[in-house]
Amino acid sequence: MIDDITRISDAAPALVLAATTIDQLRGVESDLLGKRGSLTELKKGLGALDADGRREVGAALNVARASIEQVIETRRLELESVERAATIAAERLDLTEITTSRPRGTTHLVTQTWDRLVDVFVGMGFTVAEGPEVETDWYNFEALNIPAAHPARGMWDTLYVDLGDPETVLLRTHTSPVQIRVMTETPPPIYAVMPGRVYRRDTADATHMPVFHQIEGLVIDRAISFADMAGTLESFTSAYFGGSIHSRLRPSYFPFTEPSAEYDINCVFCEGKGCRTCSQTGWLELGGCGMVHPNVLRNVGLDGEEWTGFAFGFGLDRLALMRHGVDDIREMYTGDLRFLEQFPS
Ligand code: 2NL
Repeated sequence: MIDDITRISDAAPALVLAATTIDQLRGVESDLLGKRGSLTELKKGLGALDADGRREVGAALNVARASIEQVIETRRLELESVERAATIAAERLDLTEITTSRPRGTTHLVTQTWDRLVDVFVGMGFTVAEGPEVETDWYNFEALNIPAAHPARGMWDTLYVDLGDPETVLLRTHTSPVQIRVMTETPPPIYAVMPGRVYRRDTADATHMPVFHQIEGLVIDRAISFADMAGTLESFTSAYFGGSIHSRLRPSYFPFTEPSAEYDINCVFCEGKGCRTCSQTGWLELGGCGMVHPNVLRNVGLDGEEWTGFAFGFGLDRLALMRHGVDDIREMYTGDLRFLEQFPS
């Protein structure tokens, strides 16, 4: 029996080394040490021996088992590390393979203009307010001193929404309803700008879109004068367009301001010399302004004896066109990358 044990024990290392996977090793282990393994089979013969023989052969079996276990354990560690290395190699992601970077989107020219305008006004101490795009006739017209039959209604081609009584719910034609809301909800003094999307029943052409953007400003305080308005607009002009561009005001009419004025700036292309963009006038028309009409103050519950103010409104898209020398507003809304990529940001 001792010979058998020695034979098994001597042969074991070669069998163990021949296993090249953990699974194979488990098979070898079971053949040698398992329930039906060769060493176990020998152990079953112990019963037939006398006490001395049992002690001697038993000890030899234990030594053989221990040495085989040791060999198997060493091989197991070896195979595990090989298999782990294989798994890691198989699951490896070579991140250096991505050699070209993905193009990054940019904000749209309208968004860039919106952000820049808001930055300038915030720098001048204004707050920013926004409001709903679907409005009632009251906020969009009535409160602004434009009653139903007023001829000035024709100044805005309105898109109505089929909700409630006919012609009472509409898509706002300007951002002025936000100013009405601010005046109704917050006590003066008010220094605020209202950027937003507005809607008109218009056919798209080089200078019009049925959906476009405005930014309006509102100041309500004690003893505010027309001169404060002119100074504010001039400060805005140099902050947004640069110190060489100045503004002027021309008399005009809006139902919600009195007096009212058009706001022009030096042509940003020819700086006043006269060119195609400014029709040889040297000036570009940017928007309108005026002292808030007493009827508007009354409509929002403000005492016109205590509070006065001014308001102004610009076409935001038009400002973007002027500043970047774009000659067709529709370019901004076709989504053509060749156009959009000219305004990275
Ligand atoms: C333009 C003219 C303007 C206003 C907007 C305004 C708002 C209230 C009261 C008085 Cl609540 N005025 N806004 C005033 C004058 C002109 O916009 O041509 N915008 C593109």
